[in-house]
Amino acid sequence: MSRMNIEMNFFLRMRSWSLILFGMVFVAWGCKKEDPIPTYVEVNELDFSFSGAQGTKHQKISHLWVYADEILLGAFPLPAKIPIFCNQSTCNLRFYPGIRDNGSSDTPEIYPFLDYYSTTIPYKSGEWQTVKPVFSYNQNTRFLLMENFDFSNQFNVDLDGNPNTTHMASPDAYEGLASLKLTCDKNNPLVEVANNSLITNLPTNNTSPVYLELTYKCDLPIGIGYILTRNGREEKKLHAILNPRAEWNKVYINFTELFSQSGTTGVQLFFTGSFTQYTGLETQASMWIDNVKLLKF
Ligand SMILES: [Ca+2]
Ligand SMILES: [Ca+2]
Repeated sequence: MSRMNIEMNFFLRMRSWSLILFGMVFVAWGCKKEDPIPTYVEVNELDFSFSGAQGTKHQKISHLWVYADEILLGAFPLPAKIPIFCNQSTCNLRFYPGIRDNGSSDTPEIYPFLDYYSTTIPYKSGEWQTVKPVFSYNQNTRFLLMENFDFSNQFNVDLDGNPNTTHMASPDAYEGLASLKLTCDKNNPLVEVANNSLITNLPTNNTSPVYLELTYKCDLPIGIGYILTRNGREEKKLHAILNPRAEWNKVYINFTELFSQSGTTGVQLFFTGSFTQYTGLETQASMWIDNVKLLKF
């Protein structure tokens, strides 16, 4: 082989290797473009920033609706692990708090009275970052009724008319000094109490949200109802039933469609329990309620 042929051969081999190397770099770059690695956000805890006049900070947020740079990523149950892709070196995140309407497990909703939480994080490919959202009530939130049973009890109207079924302050409270305890028994099976004043100033546009927040535990199912005055007529209805719970639970009762209708001049709320023979139940049954708030805009 002549010297020229050897040099030409060497040159061609070098060129092939260069092309292969260039191709590998190109493919690697192409893969990186097609499969970016997310940064992972972990949300294990939430915080609430309420004023003293806004009552308990105890909330039960079950989901977070998450946006990254204005794109909805979905609803994530808590604790949440969220893969996030962003186009820039930082990501703007928004978290909307989700609740289960009327305690039902299959209807998570964004809770309209808590503002979303917004934060900006660095886009660290493949790395975990922890975010702790802090939620506050929207500044337009109004409290139609607020009762923590520590120094007073607005739920003192005995609708059942039977003095043997009781409603009284109990030191067994979720928070503070007292809760409201309702009792009934085998021989006095129905207990029913309402709040003692007509709640007025309800919205009348048919769509503005109205929610009842409360914390409870109970031997028997608790019924939550209302006595509504609309166009001069009064109607009494049971709206939601909460199953027995040995531990305190928080619930959000959605009254929007009922309390926001035009012509509604006022409403009273009531709690009710009916004694039945449940396994393990003796002759008396009790229900405890704490931290009641009725909210509107
Ligand atoms: Ca209390
Ligand atoms: Ca009674």
